[in-house]
Order: sequence, then structure tokens, then C-alpha cells
Amino acid sequence: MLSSERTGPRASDQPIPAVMATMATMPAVNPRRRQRRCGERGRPGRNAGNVGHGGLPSGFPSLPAPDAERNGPARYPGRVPNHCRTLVMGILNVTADSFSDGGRFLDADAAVTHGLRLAAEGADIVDVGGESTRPGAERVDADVELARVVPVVRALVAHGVQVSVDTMRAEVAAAAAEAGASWINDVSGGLADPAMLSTVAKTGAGYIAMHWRAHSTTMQQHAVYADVVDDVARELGERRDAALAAGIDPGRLVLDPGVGFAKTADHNWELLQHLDAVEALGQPVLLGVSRKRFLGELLADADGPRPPADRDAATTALTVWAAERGLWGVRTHDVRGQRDAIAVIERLYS
Ligand code: PMM
Repeated sequence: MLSSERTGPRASDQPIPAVMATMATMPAVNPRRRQRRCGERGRPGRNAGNVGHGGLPSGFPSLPAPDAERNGPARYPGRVPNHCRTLVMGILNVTADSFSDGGRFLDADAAVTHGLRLAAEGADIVDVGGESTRPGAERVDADVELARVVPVVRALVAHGVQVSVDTMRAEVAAAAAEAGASWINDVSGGLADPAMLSTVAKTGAGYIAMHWRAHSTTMQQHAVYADVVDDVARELGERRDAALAAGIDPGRLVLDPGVGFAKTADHNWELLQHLDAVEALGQPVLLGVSRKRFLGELLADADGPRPPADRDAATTALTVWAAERGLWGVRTHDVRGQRDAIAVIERLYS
């Protein structure tokens, strides 16, 4: 189904007089409508219901307050504060081949230094990954992934940083939780490792389940949908149900549409245009669009797609949109820029 069939013709497709006629019949905008209260999700008047600010269901617990030992320096608060804004998850890839930062932080000291910088810039969570998931990437062995991730998690946690670990392996998730990670970010939503969901449930860590169809070497062959919005929402709903059935706390379960995973650029855009289908699954939503290829393609010129390092402004545009609709979080390389953008939106709606 095309998005125009789903929503009717867009305003920009209509002849100008038709647009003006439509506008004339629209109710006058109430200036107070743009205000929202803490505890509401998205713009006031939209999506009213049992969902807290930032896509948190009401009663969604803030992470446990750190004890004195784990608190660390004040500028690295060891918890996600119980605040009213979209969270920023800073990306720390301890990999050789991630598309934007591959090879830069393979050394543990360099990785920890960068993780602390992300925290100092305002990352609420630092997402440590030891295996690249860019299209075409080969898997690394579990022992390599463990050796990359665990020391970095331990060091960041010792500094009071809130850490998630980007892994598809239950074994790595268990070791990461043991080392102090508070979240497991599983791009496969539990599909890559049958032990993942029960393992996470046992650790009590929060769980981020992303929409996924296949490993990186073949995933783009799976970018075939009857209707990308309906199919992703249904498949992600199945992952939600599996996570809950395994005993993962519904208050600490976050869903992610998996932008760029088994999806073409058009699929990504259509999914974003209809993200309400994912929000309707009733869990907080994380968005991972930072510097991704579909943004490079959008901004391509005669030299080809815009390189990853020059995609931050486009990334920020989507962060603004995410903050405006009250998503739970954004996963990003550029922490400071996204925090600044979110601060502006928060002030505007305050
Ligand atoms: N994207 C990547 C890796 N991990 N995790 C979640 N939850 N969502 C994403 O969109 C996502 C992810 C790939 O990007 P990277 O190579 O920059 O880490």
C-alpha cells in the first residue's frame, strides 16, 4: 500500500485552491494546544491515553538510583533521570567495521574515553556494541564480542555511566548485565538467539527489541513487504509478546522499528511516516536513524550519497520530530547536537 492510499492525497499533491479550501474548513488552532504536561506523550490532544511522557507507560520506573559507590562523578549520573524528555542514547561501537565509527574505538581505553565523552555531552545511556550490524557485515565470534564489550561496560559503569549493550547473543547479554549494563539492546528482538529473552528476564535488565528479519549478510534480501507498516508492526508486536511471555518487565520493554534493517530507503520513509502503527503497540519507542544510509541517499549529489559524518543535520531533523511526538529515545553518534535539539523542543512545549 502506498502512503497516499493510507492517508489520502497529501496537501502538497493537491492543487493550491483545494489546499486552501481544506484549510478553510480546518478548526482554528488553539494556541494552548501546543503545551504538554509531564506525563503526556506527544502533543496535547493527540494520543491521549495511558502512556507517559517520552512514550513511557504510566508507572514506567526510572532506573534505580545509583548507590554511592556507583554514582561516580556528578557529571556522569549513573541513572536515567526521571525527567520529561526524549532520552539520548550515545553510540559506542567497539568494532572494526561499523559504518560511521568502525575501527575508531577498538582499543578499550579509546572506547572508554569516548564513552565518557558521550556521557559528558549529555548521553543518558551509552550503547556499547561489539559486533557491527551494517548491511553485509560478517558476524564476529562470541569470545571476540565479549572481550570487546565487557571491559568497556565495566569501566563506564564504574564511572557512573548508564550503559546498554548492543548484542544479539544471550551469553553477551548475561555477561554485560553482570558487568553492570542496565539495558540490553537486541537488534534481532530475540530472534537471533533463542536464549536471549529468558536470559534478559533473569537479569532484570531493560530490553530494547528492534524489528529484524535476518543477519547483516543477507538482510537486504529480506526487504520485501506486502505493506511495510503493517508487516513491521505485526512482526514487532510478536516480539513484544514473546518478550513479555518470557518474563521481561513490561515497564522496561522498549520497541524500535529497525530503520535500515531489511528495509530500503522508501521502506524507512514510509515506516517513519506511519510510526503511529509502532507506537500503537503500547511500549516506549526508540528511534535509530543516526547518519544512516537513507539520509545519505536523500542528500546525494553528483559525488554520490552524502558521507556519514555529514549527515548530522538530517539526523537532527528526525530527532526534533521524535522529541515533538514524545518518543522514548533516539540512538545517535552526535550526542551534543541531539541534546541541544531536544532541549529546544522541550522549552517550546513547556
Ligand atoms: N542501528 C544500528 C545498531 N544498533 N540498535 C537499535 N536499537 N536501533 C538501531 O537502529 C540500531 C541499533 C546500526 O547503526 P550503527 O552501526 O551506527 O551502530
